[in-house]
Amino acid sequence: MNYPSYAEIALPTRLQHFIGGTFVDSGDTFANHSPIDGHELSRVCEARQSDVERAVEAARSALQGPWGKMSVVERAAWLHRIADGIEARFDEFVAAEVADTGRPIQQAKALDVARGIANFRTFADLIKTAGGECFETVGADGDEYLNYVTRKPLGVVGIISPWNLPLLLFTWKVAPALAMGNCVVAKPSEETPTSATLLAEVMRDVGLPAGVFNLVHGHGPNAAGEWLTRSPGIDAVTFTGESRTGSAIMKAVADGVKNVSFELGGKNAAVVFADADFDAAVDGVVRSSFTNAGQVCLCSERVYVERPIFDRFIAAFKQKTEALRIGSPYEAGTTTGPLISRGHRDKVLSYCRLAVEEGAAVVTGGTVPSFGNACDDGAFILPTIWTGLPDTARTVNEEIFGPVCHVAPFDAEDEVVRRVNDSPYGLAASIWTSNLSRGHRVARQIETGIVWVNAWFVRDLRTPFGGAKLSGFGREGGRHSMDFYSELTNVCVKVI
Ligand code: NAD
Ligand code: 6OD
Repeated sequence: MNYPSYAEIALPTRLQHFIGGTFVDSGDTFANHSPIDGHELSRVCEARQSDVERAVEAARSALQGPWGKMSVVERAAWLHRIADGIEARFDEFVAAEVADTGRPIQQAKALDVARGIANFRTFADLIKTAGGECFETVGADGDEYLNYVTRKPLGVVGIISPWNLPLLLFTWKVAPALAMGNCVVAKPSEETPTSATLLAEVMRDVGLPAGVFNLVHGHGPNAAGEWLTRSPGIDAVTFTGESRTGSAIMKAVADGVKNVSFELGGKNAAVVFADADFDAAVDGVVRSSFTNAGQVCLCSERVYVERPIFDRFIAAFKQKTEALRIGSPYEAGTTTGPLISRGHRDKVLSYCRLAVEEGAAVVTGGTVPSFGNACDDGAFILPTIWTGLPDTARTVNEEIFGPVCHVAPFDAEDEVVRRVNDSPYGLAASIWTSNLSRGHRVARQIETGIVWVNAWFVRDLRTPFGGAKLSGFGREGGRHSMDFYSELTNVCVKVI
């Protein structure tokens, strides 16, 4: 079955800001292009600094309203209404994600839009059951005190998100920020503005109080993103994107000493021990390397395979990678779509050339496929496997963020732990072994925020999510999000 119907779902062709409960058109626009065939999908309003400031003022003024003061039961009901609103327009959200990114329809359904809904429902449920800390304290004088913690909203939160999982990552921050009673000004990536605009329509249609959720479109440096981070009216910034951008944002917020939460880049490793369930490991590494054309921050770009199974692994990995179906998401059976843009593909292709210069043997891929149809104007690249690179190669150390990975043999557990950790990044790792003691032992030594053993990208939204080193700091998820998005006050009362 083909999915032309998703290509035919009408999506907005002029994307506006949503400020103070109203859609706002500003003068300049930029084009949003399809990565599938390059055609123009929409014109997007580019926020001026005054638009960003209006959005921040709208959020500040909504802070004075009922939003942050209502009972958690009421606020949870609002979050469920938003989730219901996404669910009611499920296919439009799927169509938006597919049009903006070219990802397979099944992935947009099962991962992106499903998670957009789950992000709201999870935090709605969490706030209803979360308690606070409380301590009974005996003072030096023998008097007794009760210490308890109250949570207040942080205030106005600036949210800046990337293009690779647009709705998932946008709502991963919007939902907990609203759940904790904050008002937000959110900027999606300029590459993927559509699902955030649909979300603003949902916010309007459910009647969310004006100013609680504001959306501005535009670019990053010297544009909407930077102006948002520099606005004196925001109280915190939560950002997902490149480590370099995180560093720029940190400088921008330094003068105001604003709180930040950063989910940044990665150069993640997969480690396959000889005792692993071989087929599960090969399938797992195909997924962890090439899901979303390698454009998931958790994807593995470094694969280490224990030497006795190295040759067999390479043969099976090559065969399963070459069986992936690259192409338009509107064709049945497509497993792998394009990169986000021609510009990003140029970057990935430059790393493909560099890998060869650095001594790589190309097992498969590294080139642009030819379709003989409109997809030739898209941003496709074949999934790519290299071997033979030294650990010092730039292609083994720098985040590339495409469907590329290097596979290297290893001989000993402590050696592979050292090589995995010898990275400026520390986001995620996956370990494949049938020896769970080993899995646990290795997991404890790996310097990343997340380690999967015999799994990849399994997410429980209550767990802490984030990275070490250049991959960011702070954790979001469950109570960690609740802590980031609220101001805690300890109240100490003399009771006896
Ligand atoms: P990016 O950093 O280029 O852009 C992300 C967002 O920041 C966009 O909305 C952009 O407009 C904005 N921006 C850019 N410069 C800015 C500035 N100076 N001030 C304020 N805002 C600015 O990242 P990207 O290319 O959109 O996304 C890919 C990157 O994101 C990869 O490095 C990937 O690893 C990372 N990522 C990390 C996670 C995680 O959870 N750790 C998740 C997804 C993506
Ligand atoms: O699943 C999540 O909560 C999450 N933040 C995923 C990030 C994926 C990066 O591309």
